[in-house]
Amino acid sequence: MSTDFVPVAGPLADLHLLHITRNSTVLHARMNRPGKRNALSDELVQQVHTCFQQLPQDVGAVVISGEGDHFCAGLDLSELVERDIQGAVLHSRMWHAAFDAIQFGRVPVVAVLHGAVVGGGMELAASCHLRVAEDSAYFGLPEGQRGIFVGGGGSARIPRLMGVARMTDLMLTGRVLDAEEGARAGLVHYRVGDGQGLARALELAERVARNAPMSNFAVMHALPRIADQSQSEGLFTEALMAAVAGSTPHAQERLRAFLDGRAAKVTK
Ligand code: 1HE
Repeated sequence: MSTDFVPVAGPLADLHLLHITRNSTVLHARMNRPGKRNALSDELVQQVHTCFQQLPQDVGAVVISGEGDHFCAGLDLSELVERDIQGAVLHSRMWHAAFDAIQFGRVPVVAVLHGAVVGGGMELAASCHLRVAEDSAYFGLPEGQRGIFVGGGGSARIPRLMGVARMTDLMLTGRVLDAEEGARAGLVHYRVGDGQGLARALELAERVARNAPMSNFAVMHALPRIADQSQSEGLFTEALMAAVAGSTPHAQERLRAFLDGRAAKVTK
């Protein structure tokens, strides 16, 4: 594991519910409410939002993880006070803004999943671009049993990973998937043993951060939108995005490097 991570300086250092460190290219944000199993209080959601809005310009990828035995226990249920309809809509929209800042931010985000990844914690994980799960990870959507509904973007994002049918099962029955089942369902990209998730995520983040910024932008911003478009519209969007990405100096240099024998080949 990289050992050159140091506490971040500047405004992000004031976010006390996140422990944020960085090296030259990767920022690591660790949710820091282990006593509450990293339950997402309004303040924690807002700090996640601020973190992703104010990422240092020289950061090329982010890793997000949870302190303690669990990634995240979801919505802080102690804050689920009586809200009127408008307040409830705005509360959900606050979560949407925070998690949109992850999914449609500037750089790719890798989540390290262990222990409970439930409710809003699963919604948070679904907004990240890559998910690494340790053996201990398990996935559930207890909203169905708590008398509520997902409100952190889960109904838009999670079916795109595991399908509407599987999400319906989790919500109606309270079914919990272990790490292996989560991986088979499409929730997990990389499965690792307990205690190995952070190292793998940092390694992936370092690799991702070396990509040309416009390629990463295209994958994060164009790919999911194209998947939502009709084939005809998608192909048109793809052509525009490909032309933009291919015309950047980064692309030109990388293509030249391959043709000159200076770039790595694709190996298995
Ligand atoms: C919490 C929360 C929480 C723990 N809100 N305080 N999420 C859930 O329905 C999951 C609820 N949590 C659990 O099922 C369990 O806590 C866990 C399986 C995650 C962990 O169990 P365990 O045995 O390690 O911890 P614990 O003893 O249950 O909890 C430790 C403390 O954290 C305890 O507080 P304490 O003051 O008694 O020490 C718990 O009350 C507290 N805690 N989880 C508040 N979630 C935008 S919509 C999203 C909708 C949702 O996310 S719904 C799903 C909510």
